[in-house]
Amino acid sequence: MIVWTPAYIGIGSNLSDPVAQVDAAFLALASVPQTRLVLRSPLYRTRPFGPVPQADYVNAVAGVLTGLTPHQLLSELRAIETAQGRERSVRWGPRTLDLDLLVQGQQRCEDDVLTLPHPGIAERNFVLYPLADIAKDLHIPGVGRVGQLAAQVSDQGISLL
Ligand code: A4P
Ligand code: MG
Repeated sequence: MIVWTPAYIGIGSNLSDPVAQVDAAFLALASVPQTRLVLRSPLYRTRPFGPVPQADYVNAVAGVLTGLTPHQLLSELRAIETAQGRERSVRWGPRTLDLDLLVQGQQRCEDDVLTLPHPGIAERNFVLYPLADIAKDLHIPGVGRVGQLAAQVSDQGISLL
């Protein structure tokens, strides 16, 4: 018997036709084993966050139900990033596709490969806005309720596509 757990995945791209990259990521997420894609947020154009000067991003969030463990789901996400030409050179640098496991059920984890919930959710409008579109009542363990967090974050540098 599969125990289905809701998980939310942050999608970001700022290289090689970002809108097409995000669309392709949704398609790929629909094919992850033991996983159903159930919610797709709208797409947002967002100003790059962090120390590296780079092009604007397109960001979105996917909601899935999964029978995978968070570590299994993370390795599926890494495989999708690689299939879409992701190269890891500069931390926080430009990328064809970044898939972050934002939250999975009420699970918490901090080891060498996975931090759950994903750190920094509370400060990032490009995560909170699309997440609030599909899950405003979601409680992020140790962080708070999505709708409330989204209302507290700046609305600068983000617009609906
Ligand atoms: N990792 C640990 N926990 C997780 C998790 N919950 N989900 C580890 C995904 N990965 C997780 O990731 C670095 C390491 O994080 C991996 O080894 C993984 O095991 P990465 O994707 O290789 O590198 P990265 O994405 O460059 O680093 P990082 O720290 O994940 O950066 P962020 O936080 O993803 O930020 N501006 C806008 N507007 N929109 C964006 O989407 N994204 C970034 C990247 C910077 N600026 C942005 C955006
Ligand atoms: Mg990442």
